[in-house]
Amino acid sequence: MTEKVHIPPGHPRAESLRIRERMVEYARRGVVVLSGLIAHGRGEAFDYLIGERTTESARKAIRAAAAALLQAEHPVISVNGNAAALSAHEIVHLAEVTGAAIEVNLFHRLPGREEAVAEVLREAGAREILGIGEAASAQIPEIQSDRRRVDPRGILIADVVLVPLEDGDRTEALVKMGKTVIAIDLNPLSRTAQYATITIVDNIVRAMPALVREAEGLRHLSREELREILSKYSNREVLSETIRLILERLSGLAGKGIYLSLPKDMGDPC
Ligand code: PTJ
Repeated sequence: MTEKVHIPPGHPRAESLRIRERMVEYARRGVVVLSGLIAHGRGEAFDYLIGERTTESARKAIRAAAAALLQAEHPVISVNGNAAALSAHEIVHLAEVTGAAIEVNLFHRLPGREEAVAEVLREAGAREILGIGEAASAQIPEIQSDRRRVDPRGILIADVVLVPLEDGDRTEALVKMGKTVIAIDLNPLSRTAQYATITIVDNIVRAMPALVREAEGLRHLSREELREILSKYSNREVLSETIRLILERLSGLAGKGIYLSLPKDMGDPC
């Protein structure tokens, strides 16, 4: 029996705590690995730095990402444990809107894990899920980790791959293979963020619903119009803007020495 933690609805960080509890629950179910919990904590820290909101730069990346998925011949959404735990419904919805295939691709391919992740996706309405068991029969030789095993109907032939919460090696390898790689990563300095073709520096729990909405808005555009959006997008620019935003935010906060508006009776202790 596992204990459920009670989160008071009025707690100032109730949503963040609920998400954290969801990660713990999915770790118990074998969907999320323990290092996935560490990755989540790292994400939370970066989310503080960007102000826990979808920035204007992230919105530009989300628009380009939606256009890239919609104009693709073989778009694929690559799903790992963290992504399934946090965004299964949006993954299924995005696949429906863009015609993308869903493939489970894990860094830690432990026994039973692929099935556990697939189960979460099925519960969210996914019908076809690639990359399970023997279906991941192709290999990407440039990748050292278990992530090299891919489905020949999915990531292997994909021209556009969405990789939420990815590791740098695979992003680099997929880009080298000529694929357009869309990453969702709160850390703008990570190798994934730096190598990806389009980097959405945002929390997956905000980025995925925004991506679905954007794809719904753009789905009626022609391929030429979608490619026009892509041609105007610069990932370097967007990453620079994000890093500058963090810098300016921190320097503003450093000036004030305060992040939260504290209740009056909790003022400066000096
Ligand atoms: O399920 P598996 O076996 O495939 O493993 C998944 C993890 C996430 C453990 C694996 O891919 C991994 O080790 O990833 P990294 O190298 O730790 O990178 C994860 C990145 O995701 C980090 O840069 C985090 O800042 C970022 N991140 C964490 N939580 C979020 C996030 N980005 C967006 N939204 C989040 N909620």
